[in-house]
Amino acid sequence: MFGFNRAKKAAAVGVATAAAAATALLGAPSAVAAPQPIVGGTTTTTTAYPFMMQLTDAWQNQFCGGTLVSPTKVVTAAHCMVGETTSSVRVVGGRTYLNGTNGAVRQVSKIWIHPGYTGTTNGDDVAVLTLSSSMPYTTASYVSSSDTGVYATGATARILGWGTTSSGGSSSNQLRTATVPIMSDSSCASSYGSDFIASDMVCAGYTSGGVDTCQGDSGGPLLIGDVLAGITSWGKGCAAPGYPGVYTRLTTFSSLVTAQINS
Ligand code: 4AZ
Repeated sequence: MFGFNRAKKAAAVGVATAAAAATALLGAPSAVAAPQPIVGGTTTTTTAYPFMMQLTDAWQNQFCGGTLVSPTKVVTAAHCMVGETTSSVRVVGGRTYLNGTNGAVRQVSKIWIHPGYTGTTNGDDVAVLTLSSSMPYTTASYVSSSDTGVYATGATARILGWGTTSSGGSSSNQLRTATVPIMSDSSCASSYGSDFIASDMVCAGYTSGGVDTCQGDSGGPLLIGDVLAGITSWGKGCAAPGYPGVYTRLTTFSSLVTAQINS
């Protein structure tokens, strides 16, 4: 079975260290892919995407992304919240750079994790955080349960995050973004077999790879037409040919998310 990437950024550090150690032992590889955004994309700002939140530890070290959908509610991945408590997490808005100190930092008063969540490849990878006080940023709208047509094969989706710019690489200090096409469920099932659960997941990326989310991008948005339609969830490696990124299919969870937002 593959080694699926579904760790939060903190967990991915060991991988990077092991890779660095291997490189040191073996000598520099003769050809290394140029480091790229997210993987393959461009720098952007939280001014352009004000709903883009950093999920951090108490020392404001970013480990996942999240999307502000109401002044006090953030949608993220369930797998980002494993082992976290309301006192261990912070949400940081309006901060384009990981090493910045600007923006707004909020504590979390409630963490709702989908009750069915057991692991990324079993689906239900969605969580909603309630903030202790409002964020002063524009929110994103999100799909309703009837919007299933947004996932048409080939539709352009936007991904965002501070994650690593290559598998096992370093995080990007500046927020990055890229666009990727929605992939058909049958193509995704060809890649991932029974780990791809079409009711709960949607894939995006190029057959040839090259553009993808990566470690640390988890929990962040997949936008289709400026509407939150997916949550960065998992994949085999990052940007590898034949292995697209897998996102939570938010239409499936829209009613549950709305119930949390109204609670
Ligand atoms: C992660 O570990 C992660 N290429 C996120 C997305 C993908 C792989 C890993 C998809 O946060």
